[in-house]
Amino acid sequence: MFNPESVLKNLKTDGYALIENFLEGNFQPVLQEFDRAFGLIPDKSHATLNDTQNLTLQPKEKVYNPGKHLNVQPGGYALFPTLLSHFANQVFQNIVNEYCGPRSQFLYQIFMSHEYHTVPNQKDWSRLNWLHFDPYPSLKFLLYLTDTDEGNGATMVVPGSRAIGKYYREKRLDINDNSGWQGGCKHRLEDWEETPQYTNADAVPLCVKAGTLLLVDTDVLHCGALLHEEGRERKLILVHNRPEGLRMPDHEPPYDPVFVAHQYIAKAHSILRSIHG
Ligand SMILES: O=C(O)CCC(=O)C(=O)O
Repeated sequence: MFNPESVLKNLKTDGYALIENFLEGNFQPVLQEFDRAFGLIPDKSHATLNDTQNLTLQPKEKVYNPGKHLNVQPGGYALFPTLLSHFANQVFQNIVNEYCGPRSQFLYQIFMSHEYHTVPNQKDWSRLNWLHFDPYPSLKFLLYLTDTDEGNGATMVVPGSRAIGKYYREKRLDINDNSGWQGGCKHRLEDWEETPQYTNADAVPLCVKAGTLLLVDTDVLHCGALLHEEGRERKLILVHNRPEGLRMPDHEPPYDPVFVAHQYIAKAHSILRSIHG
């Protein structure tokens, strides 16, 4: 059993926290629940398991090039009893309430993905292959069913980027503007800046063992599912929790672009002074 207090402390400080061997003896039953669902999904599709437990496929244009992607609505949770038994409890309810605030939308929806294709052309990348903040604030639980490293699409994060992600989401993003990547909203810093402060090149991979759980505030800039090696695969479950009214509390001082600009100017002055004496 992990220590919820220290997980919460890491979450509040860094915006993410890892729990190893989270499933303990239940790894195989959870994997079976996952594989059973994915056996029904065609290659390169997005599917939804809706509240009446029907599996529907999104239109063919909505391709998922790295593999298969599934959205499970709460009515479909009954098909994943072992998985849910690990999250639908007071310990996780408390973590979510402590981080997202009271009356949060606990276990709001679940996504799952199975990646096994490399996607060498950037133009074919899916939205989550790009470094991004999520359009809706969320505390996500990412449960890895395979060991991950950079070769098979590890989740990547930019440590220390939560405040800047929150700034762009709250102050710049228009959720109804669908002129971003693949007809979605503009969720990347490069959608807003010619020379963004962070891009994919700044992210570090979280290399974890199968059965590890990552809790992450989705304002932390992140990306994943980009396989670099043929013949590899990755299986991942993502449980979403949202704050009430989509208002995530601040856990650190907000990013202030004017303050940052002043810091750059002060630094430039000091360099000039050191050159010119
Ligand atoms: O697949 C991953 O590793 C990251 C998922 C992600 O970026 C997202 O759900 O927004």
